[in-house]
Amino acid sequence: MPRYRESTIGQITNQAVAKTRQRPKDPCRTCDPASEHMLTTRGEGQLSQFDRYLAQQPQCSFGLTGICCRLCLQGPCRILPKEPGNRGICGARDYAIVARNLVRSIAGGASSHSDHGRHAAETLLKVAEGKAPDYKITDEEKLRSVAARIGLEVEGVPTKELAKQVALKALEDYGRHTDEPCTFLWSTITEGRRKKFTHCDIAPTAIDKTIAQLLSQTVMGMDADPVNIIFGGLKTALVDYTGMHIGTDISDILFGTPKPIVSEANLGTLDADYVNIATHGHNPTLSEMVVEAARELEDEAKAAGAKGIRVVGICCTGNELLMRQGVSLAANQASQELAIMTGAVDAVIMDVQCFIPGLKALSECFHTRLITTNEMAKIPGSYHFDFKEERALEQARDMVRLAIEAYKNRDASRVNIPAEKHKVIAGFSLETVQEMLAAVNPDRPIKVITDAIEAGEIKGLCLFAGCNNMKSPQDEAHLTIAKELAKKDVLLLATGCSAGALAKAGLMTPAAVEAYAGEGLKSFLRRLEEASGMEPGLPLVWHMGSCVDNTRAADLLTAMANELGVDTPKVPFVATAPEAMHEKAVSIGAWCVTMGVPTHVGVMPPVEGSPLVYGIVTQIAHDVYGGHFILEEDPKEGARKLLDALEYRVWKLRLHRKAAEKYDTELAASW
Ligand code: MSK
Repeated sequence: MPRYRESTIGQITNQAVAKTRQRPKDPCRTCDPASEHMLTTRGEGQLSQFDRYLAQQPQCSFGLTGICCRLCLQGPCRILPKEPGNRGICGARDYAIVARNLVRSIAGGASSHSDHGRHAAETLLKVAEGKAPDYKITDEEKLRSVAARIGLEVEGVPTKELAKQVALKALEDYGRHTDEPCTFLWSTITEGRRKKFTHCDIAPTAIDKTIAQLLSQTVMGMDADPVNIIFGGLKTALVDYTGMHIGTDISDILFGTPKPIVSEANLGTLDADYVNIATHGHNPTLSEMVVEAARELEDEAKAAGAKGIRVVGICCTGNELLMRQGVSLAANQASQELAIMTGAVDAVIMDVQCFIPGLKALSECFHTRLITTNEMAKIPGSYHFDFKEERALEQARDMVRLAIEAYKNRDASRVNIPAEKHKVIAGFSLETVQEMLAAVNPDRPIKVITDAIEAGEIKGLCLFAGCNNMKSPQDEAHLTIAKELAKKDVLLLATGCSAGALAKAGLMTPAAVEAYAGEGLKSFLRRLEEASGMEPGLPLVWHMGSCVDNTRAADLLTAMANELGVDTPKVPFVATAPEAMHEKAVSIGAWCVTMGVPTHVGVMPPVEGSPLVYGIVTQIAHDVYGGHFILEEDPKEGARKLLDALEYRVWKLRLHRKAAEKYDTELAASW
């Protein structure tokens, strides 16, 4: 049996440094026609991250390759070619510096996601205790299924009591003092992963402790062993997963589990006749209230001269509202400032994560009100509401009224909304997917997918996740890889700003199936569409939600592994973050690898400065966990490598199955 070997392994190509030396000159680096329209017709002085990226070129090659250490005040230290400069002042080698920098990104990502989950759990607790009257338990079925999964007694327990128990159990995952692993991790993974994480000693017991310990492990004078540092990083990536799972589960309980829903995406969804409010960030706790308040205050908007109020979404709060409320998704990460350039956005209401300070300078060119709402996320000069769940709707109404006031000052002559928009069919929670599959096989719904893979109708699944990154033209890598894989019969799932890119370009429509899917994928989707009676048809890419909702895809992976009777590293399932940018993307990618998923990253992370760390993340990780990083900046090459990984798994699965039948044994556990 050949050892799995990714074709460019061990050959560090210095992709990151080569790219910065190319020094792009044109700020209009996008393949989204709406963004292109804004960048080419904007007024003078309206700057965005597209311009600021150019101003930063060439970027520092020490930073790009991860061999710059700023952990103590003697630094920054850089790793130079010759002794004694080839070590930091303290003697740290390239591999220690690269590994520490990398895992500290994971700690950043895990903090963000777990904080989101904590907020959801605290809100659920307040609802259960009657302290947040504007919220309710919308999905009792989900509450009961989550409660049963985490080992609570469900029968006969009143809803609010059960909600309290689920919230407390979730909060226990943040501060447990015993050796028991985190509940929301342990209850959602395969037996094989539980054994692997125990064996490798990376099973976390508490979210907060794990993140704090990783920071402690990587301060000056602590861990210099790159393998040990990376294992600490992977343990932290698993608390990222835990916090995300808590966030998704509880958001579904509070606001409803997404079901198929039709809406639209891109900047063309803004409407000059309406008060336009852009919700931005990640946490639906605020944005759900904004939607409700906007519906209530329609008459006030009309009295101000508008036809009504239009709420749109940016980034992942946009994805959350799209999935549950059918709110249009106006922009993903790279086009957030361009939404303001339309001159038609009256207010941007932000909760947490991914809104950039550059929004402020741009908003000053227009009448747009910027509103921050979280004590940890303020932008100087913006309006700030100290958002409290206890007064949620009242505060949301005040924010909407600010937008209506701003609308009165809008200069109609400066409104410049691009026409570009596409229909989107979203709402593919795991529950939706299972329901669709049950129309074909009611007893074993997931078998519909695994059978299609084993029969060669589809090649496997690919999860598209992650952000935009100014290092690559906006959305280009997302679209290129999606089209390449669809052509080769890969079933596509998407979350976060990757979902935004694919939605904006019309890939979440049945028409895209006709345009881009290979024959196998087409016949699979048509069969499913007919059996489930899905109206208005199945899209090419299944939108699974915000970046926090990547655990929905992980749950599908786990269900497929259980259906096949194998552990996750044998499942033909890959992931890609074609334009990864945020630390959250690093932490998601890291837990994908621990779950046994070959994970492509289309923007080189800062690991090229250490051949040892590069080898660990691209090769050794596969030997230990069954998943590994595929670091490839060329999107076509990235697609080819993802396809290779899928085909290898299908080949091996078939081979092992044949051997098991021939010798009447269990399926081999190895990968
Ligand atoms: S918003 S983390 S830019 S996906 Fe989730 Fe988009 Fe990445 Fe933020």
